[in-house]
Amino acid sequence: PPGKKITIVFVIGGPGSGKGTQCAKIVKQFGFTHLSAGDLLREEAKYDTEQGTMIKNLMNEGKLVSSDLIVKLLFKAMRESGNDKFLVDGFPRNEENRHAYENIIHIEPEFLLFIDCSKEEMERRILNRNQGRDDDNIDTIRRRFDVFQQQTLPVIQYYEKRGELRKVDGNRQVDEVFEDVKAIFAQLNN
Ligand code: UP5
Ligand code: MG
Repeated sequence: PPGKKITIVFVIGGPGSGKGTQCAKIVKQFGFTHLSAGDLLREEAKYDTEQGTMIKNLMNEGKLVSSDLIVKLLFKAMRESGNDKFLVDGFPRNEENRHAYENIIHIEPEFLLFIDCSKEEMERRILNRNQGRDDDNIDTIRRRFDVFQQQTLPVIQYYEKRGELRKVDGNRQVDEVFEDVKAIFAQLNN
């Protein structure tokens, strides 16, 4: 309905920084709907179509899919959820993603939550994860790191300049990280 406030928080961090893990805890505590850009793409990649194959290939190389496609998937998931509070996990990954989101969705995020974690720790976590993800091999992990540093860091700087960055130290244990995350989300409604 018109006038109804929609709350959106972007959650970003390098590969294996703990975005999905922290989002699951935010959902439980604060009633958000978790939209993982990577999970939405992995669902699409299952289709044996030209688009499915294209997504699979890009993800296996650690590259980014087109902004229009990922924004379309996010928009669809938002409409279907029935909720008015969303965590957008793993997006926007570059400036083009951010522009596409702004042009199509028109809802300003409250802030960008950045889970800051060292490369060594992220690599260790991903190699231990064992969830059968095709992109969890050392070659693709390195490419994902490079994309993060070259394309995603500028997005983080953009929100920092606007005073809309919330950064947590992701190198600690899950519950320690969540203590800081909780304090950030607790401020949302005041
Ligand atoms: N773990 C988590 N937190 C821990 C902690 N504090 N201490 C110890 N262990 C911790 O965590 C990773 C592992 O570490 C897990 O085993 C967890 O138990 C443990 P997880 O929460 O899964 O980390 P996350 O940051 O979600 O890692 P993920 O691998 O999902 O991040 P990526 O950013 O690499 O993956 P994503 O799924 O977002 O994207 C995959 C690909 O999709 C991209 O490479 C790209 O090709 C494509 N993509 C796009 O093209 N466009 C988009 O907009 C989004 C994705
Ligand atoms: Mg994830």
